[in-house]
Amino acid sequence: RKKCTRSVAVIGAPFSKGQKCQGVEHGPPAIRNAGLIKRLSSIGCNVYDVGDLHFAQVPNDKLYNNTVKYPRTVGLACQVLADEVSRVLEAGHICVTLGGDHSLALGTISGHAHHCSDLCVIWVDAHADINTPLTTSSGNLHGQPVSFLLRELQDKVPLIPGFSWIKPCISSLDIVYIGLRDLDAAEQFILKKYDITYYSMRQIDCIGIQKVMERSFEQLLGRRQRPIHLSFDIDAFDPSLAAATGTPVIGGLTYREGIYITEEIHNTGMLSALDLVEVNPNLGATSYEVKATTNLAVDVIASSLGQTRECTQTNIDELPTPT
Ligand code: Z70
Ligand code: MN
Ligand code: MN
Ligand code: MN
Repeated sequence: RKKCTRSVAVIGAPFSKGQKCQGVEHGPPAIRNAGLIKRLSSIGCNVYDVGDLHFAQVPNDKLYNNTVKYPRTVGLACQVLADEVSRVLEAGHICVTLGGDHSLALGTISGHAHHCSDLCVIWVDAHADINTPLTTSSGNLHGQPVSFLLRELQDKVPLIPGFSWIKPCISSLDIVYIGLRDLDAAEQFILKKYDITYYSMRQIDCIGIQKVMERSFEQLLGRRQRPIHLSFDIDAFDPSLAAATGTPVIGGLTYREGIYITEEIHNTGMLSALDLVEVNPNLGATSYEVKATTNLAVDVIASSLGQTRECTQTNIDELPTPT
């Protein structure tokens, strides 16, 4: 198993207009305060901290179709983020983005695809986030980012204000979902109709997380090695582990399943960009629950980048001999 020898850029993306809960914009400082940068350095990463991006709120950002909220504000934030992501990838870093809500993945995946068009996506989430602007019932754009990215779906996706810069950049065979357990009817329909691979919590119960990862890599990397984009929504974990998030759903990943996913992704050597989203330090019933969630976020990121559950050091080649 390789240690993290490459350099890692960390981008804070304090954005919350893709959903309704205040506080998810405080995710980046909360994850940094839980010791992210030190942890990454301690496992051998060269860390380049970009700091937090600034996102403007677009004035008069009216609903699209009486439903979709803040389309121009989300579109602009994702455009700014996409530029930053492709810039740091261009400079040779692995790109870690701290959210913020999951609408940001529209920016990170677009920016990643601009740098390398053959990427694949592993989307770890309780939700599929694949509603279109015409199927969404909440109107929240964090429940829709994948719909704008999938080529096959574009004849069902209207052009909404602020989104004209977006080019669909992945095909249905280029993405796998892990951890799903809360799908809307239209989302379920889309996953089936477009033959998108998803490992729901039920699938994980049936075959185990080891087979899930084996099959995921077989599909995504079996024919050729290619860059991996890991988009990790903290609500994939069970709410007993990650309470400080906007949409907790009972019956989620255990700590060991979540960390196994990221360890296996690290072991491919192909991780190129990672989003850690939906940590909301304003939620969670106690400060203990908030700390547990932010510590978990740090563990997910660190184990994606080489932290092991065994000793990481390899500097011993001889045992001391008694004299
Ligand atoms: C629902 C929607 C969602 C996260 C909720 C929920 C989507 N399918 N995603 N929380 N992280 O609003 O479209
Ligand atoms: Mn606030
Ligand atoms: Mn999500
Ligand atoms: Mn989610």
